[in-house]
Amino acid sequence: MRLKSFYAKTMTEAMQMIREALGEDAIIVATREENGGRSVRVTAAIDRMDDGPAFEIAPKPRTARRPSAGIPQDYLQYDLEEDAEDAINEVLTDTLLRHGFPSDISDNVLSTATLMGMPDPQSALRAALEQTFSFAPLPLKSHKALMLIGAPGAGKTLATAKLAARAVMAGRKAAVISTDTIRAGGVEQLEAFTKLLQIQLKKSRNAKELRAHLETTRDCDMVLIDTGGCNPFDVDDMRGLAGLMDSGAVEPVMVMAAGGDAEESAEMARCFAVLGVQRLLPTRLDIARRMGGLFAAASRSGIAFSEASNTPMVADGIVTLSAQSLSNLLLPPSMRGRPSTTRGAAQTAPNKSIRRTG
Ligand SMILES: Nc1nc2c(ncn2[C@@H]2O[C@H](COP(=O)(O)OP(=O)(O)OP(=O)(O)O)[C@@H](O)[C@H]2O)c(=O)[nH]1
Ligand SMILES: [Mg+2]
Repeated sequence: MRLKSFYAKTMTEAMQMIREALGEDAIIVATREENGGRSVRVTAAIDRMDDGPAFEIAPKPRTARRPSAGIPQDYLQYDLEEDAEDAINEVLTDTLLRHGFPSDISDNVLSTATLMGMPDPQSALRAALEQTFSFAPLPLKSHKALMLIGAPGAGKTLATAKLAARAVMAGRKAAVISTDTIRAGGVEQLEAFTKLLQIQLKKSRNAKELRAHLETTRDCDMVLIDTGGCNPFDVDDMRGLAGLMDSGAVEPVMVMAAGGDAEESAEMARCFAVLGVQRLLPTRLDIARRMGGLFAAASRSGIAFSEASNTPMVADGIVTLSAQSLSNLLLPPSMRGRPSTTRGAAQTAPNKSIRRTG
């Protein structure tokens, strides 16, 4: 995708310039009023495989001027590829678009990135994510049990096993409890992992049993509770989960698979936030190509990013999320300066750009 921005006095003029310069296939990706509403800036995109890099950072001599009063209309076009700051903006616009960020969140990240005044897209994105999102890594030792909650199939059980493995490898005393006792195979799946870690798996069929188990695991550095899949839009499901959370000192951690629809993920996160969730643990970073859902979930609910899972292998552990790792995920260093050739795929390389910690 190649991005180009145009300044004009009116939207109609801008659209005409875009049609003339890029043709009928151009797509409008952003519009903004400039000069206190006296002109507009319209950014348009077009798929081009053979037209050099999508952006250039090094400033080049200008061939056209910015709009000012009294100049003929053919001077109004201003190619922002000649301006380093705007070139960064366009790379980031392209990146966030490809990841399916909702426009309000994307605008927020972009304007923050512009304010940060960084020299390249990668560091501008990192700085903007740092300012726009919260980060709260999970502790290795906590007096509260971590209860992993989320929609069916979100990756709760695997994440529980990974967190238990991380705690054990760090020399911590860990306990694992499963409340997923109704679904066939729910406990057995986790037991296969806990046996390898030589941790006894406790099973709780209800809040009373969970309370009893929490009492007996008080001496542990880390207590992890795996729960069954919960439909956040179902009142009974949410009531059941709230009841379990009331069993003792428990922190709920929302597990969410990457790649979901942005609005859907955001709505889910808002429902879980009502239960007091403060941390998000994304999963399946390795098999998702669009991260807009995760960012929408975090942004709209105010929930902080914690760790994430990016492999189905327990032993490969879990990664700690930060503005740097998320910026690498959205805009891998290997993609810097490369034109995007397909609008559909957010990136073509596997998501291995974030650091492993366990
Ligand atoms: N590739 C990949 N697969 C994952 C990841 N996390 C989970 N999975 C897979 O996704 C599937 C569901 O994971 P589970 O941990 O069983 O999900 P769950 O939330 O416990 O599911 P329910 O208990 O049925 O609600 C399994 O096949 C996991 O191996 C990940 O980060 N990457
Ligand atoms: Mg499970």
